Amino acid sequence: MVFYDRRHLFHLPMKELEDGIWIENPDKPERIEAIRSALESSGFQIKEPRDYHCSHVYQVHTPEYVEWLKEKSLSVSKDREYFPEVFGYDKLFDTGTPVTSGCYLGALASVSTALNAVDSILESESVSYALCRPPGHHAGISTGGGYCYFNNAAIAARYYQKHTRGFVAILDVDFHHGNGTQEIFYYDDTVFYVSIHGDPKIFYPWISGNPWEIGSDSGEGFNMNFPLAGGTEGPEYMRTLSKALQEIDDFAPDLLIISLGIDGHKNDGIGHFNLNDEDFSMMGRLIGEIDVQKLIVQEGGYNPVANSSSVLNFLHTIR
Ligand code: SP5
Ligand code: ZN
Repeated sequence: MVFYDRRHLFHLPMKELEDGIWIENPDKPERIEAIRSALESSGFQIKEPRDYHCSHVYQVHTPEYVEWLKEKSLSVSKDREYFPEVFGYDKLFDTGTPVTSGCYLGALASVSTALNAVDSILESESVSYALCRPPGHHAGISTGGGYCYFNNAAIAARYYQKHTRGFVAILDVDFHHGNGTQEIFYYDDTVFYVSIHGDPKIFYPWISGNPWEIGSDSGEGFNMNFPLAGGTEGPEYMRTLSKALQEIDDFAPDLLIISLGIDGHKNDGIGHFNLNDEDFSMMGRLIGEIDVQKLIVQEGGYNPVANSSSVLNFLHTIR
C-alpha cells in the first residue's frame, strides 16, 4: 500500500547556503509529485493518511526541539524562511534546512504518512510505502538538518515497537549517511541500523557514517556502516547490499524499514553514485529476498525523472 500526504506542498524552502553562495534549495515538491503521478499512472492506489497525535514525535525527539521548531515555523511569514543564527539555541545543524511557515505541519504530515503505513503493516500488509516529504534520516534527537525535521523512519520504528515489542532493522540506502537515525538508536539493541552511503570523508554529512561506528553499550554491534566511493556502480553496490542484507537476516527482525533515497542515481544532482534505473530494480529484488514485513520510507532523491522511474522499479520488484 502507498501513503502520501499533500500537505508537504506547503513546505517550500527557497535557498540553501553552499560554499558562501545562496543556491536554489533542492528539496522541491516536484521530486515527490513526480513519484506520486508515476505511481498513479501505473495503477497504484494512493491513500491519504489520517492524522496522528503529535505525541508520537516525542518518542524520538526532545520537547525542546519540537517546541522550538513549532514556534519558529508558525511565526515565520509565508514569503520568508528562517536560517539558524545562534548555535545551540537554534536547533538546525546546517545551512540547507531553513524553517519555513509550512515545515512544522508538513513534517508532522510526513510522520503521519509513515505511521499510517505502519498501521497497514500491523494489519498484515507485507510491503507498504510511505511517500514522505520532508525526509527524515538526518534529523537527530534534538536537531534538524539535511532537509529533515522529524525522523519519519525512527518514529515509525518506535510506533511499531509500542504495538508489538518487536525487533526492527533499518536499512538506509539514501546516498547520504543517516546521522540522525544512527544517533537515535546508537545505544539500542532492539533497532539495528545499517547504512550504505557515500564516504563521509568526502560527502555530506561528514560527521558520521564510518565503519568503526558500531553502536555503544547495549547497542554495540547493532549499528553498521558501509561507506562507498563516489562513482560506485551497480555491481559493486549490489555486493555491498548483499553483505548488509546478510547482517539483517542474521538479526532476524520482525520488521524491516527501508530508508529509500534515490540520490545515488547517476542523474541525481546531489548524490555521487552511478546507479541507474535497473539497479533500483535489482535493489528491490535483493531486499525482497528477506522474508519479513517491509516499510519503505522515502528519503532523498532530487531528480524528479530519476525518482519516478527508480521508485517504480523498486516497488515492482520488492515483495
Ligand atoms: C535527505 C537528503 O538526501 N539530504 C541531503 C542533504 C544534502 N545537503 C547538501 C550537501 C551539499 C554538499 N555540497 C558540498 C559542496 C562542496 N563544494
Ligand atoms: Zn540523501
